Amino acid sequence: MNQLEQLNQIVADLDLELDQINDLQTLQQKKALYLGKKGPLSQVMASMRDLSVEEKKEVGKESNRIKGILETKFEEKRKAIEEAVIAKKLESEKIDVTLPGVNMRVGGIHPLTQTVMELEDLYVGMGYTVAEGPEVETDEMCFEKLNLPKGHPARDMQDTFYINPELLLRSQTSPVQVRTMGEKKGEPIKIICPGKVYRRDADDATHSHQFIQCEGLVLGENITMADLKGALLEMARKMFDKDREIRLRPSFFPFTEPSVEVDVSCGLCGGKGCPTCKGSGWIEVLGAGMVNDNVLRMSGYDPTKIQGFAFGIGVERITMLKHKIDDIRNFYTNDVRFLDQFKEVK
Ligand code: 2U9
Repeated sequence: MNQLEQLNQIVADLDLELDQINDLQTLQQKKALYLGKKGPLSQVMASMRDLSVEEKKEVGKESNRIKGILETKFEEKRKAIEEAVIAKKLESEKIDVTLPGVNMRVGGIHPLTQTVMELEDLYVGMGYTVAEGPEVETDEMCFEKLNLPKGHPARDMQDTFYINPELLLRSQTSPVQVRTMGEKKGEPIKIICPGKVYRRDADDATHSHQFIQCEGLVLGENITMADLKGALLEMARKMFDKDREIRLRPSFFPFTEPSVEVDVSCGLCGGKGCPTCKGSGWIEVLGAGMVNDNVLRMSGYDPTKIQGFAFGIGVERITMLKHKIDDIRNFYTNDVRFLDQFKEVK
């Protein structure tokens, strides 16, 4: 075979080889082989030594043309392989938009959170701000500053979980109010404090070792029990319904004096008496009172200038009354059949 024939043979060989290649790596190796120093093209060039000047010119020119052809063929093959890879990927990732969709289960807001949100809306509407604080508290904030010194018998009712003798899980959200009093340094206060609290109670239908409270504190000049009664009546009517009445009964809390237990007229019988209200016409909903002078003084307030009231709402209790739920444990066992009943979007 003379050189010109050899050059044509190189193209024919490459055509056959390229047909077999379908990945970029092999293609790259083949290109290096064909166009490299030891490749067939270089060999033809090297064999031109013995040719005449005229023939060298002709073979040289033809070699360059063939080199161009080889390069074009490699480039075209590279593009073809890349396109095939993309086409294969598209084929495997094709989405059938006609397939039925997967139904996502939509959650809802927990009934206790709904009550807290309602209370927040209601009190913020009356000019209160929402204050929060830590669940791990000091004995001082949770008890001592609330007129419950160590050894006070009323501590029994609020026994909680202790991390050490000075650190505990708060048994009420009152330490948030105490902290706010420390920050406000004698200035007026109007806050509600919703949050989790803990008690060393055995769980049953009406007790939970962890529950939610929403306490409130209003301090200012000339704040009286009439203001307390107004705030509570507003709450009863917004949380239950507009025809409710409230009734205050004397009670005792170390942090308030006087203290009251607050009943709401029964929504089922309208106050006449029925099994739900055990024939009395009234249902107990919360506790409240005028802040004890000792509590005011301990947090830097002068009781001759600034007085006020506080109240404590058990969020589980009013949610149970509102929705006629008979076991507090329902809130915490997370059975979706129970929770689904309180979804806004079913
Ligand atoms: C400060 C001063 C006074 C908060 C109060 C109650 C009455 C009360 C109970 C309701 C049901 C607890 O969740 S419950 O078991 N709470 O009856 N709480 S007065 O009094 C305060 C709080 C903070 C500085």
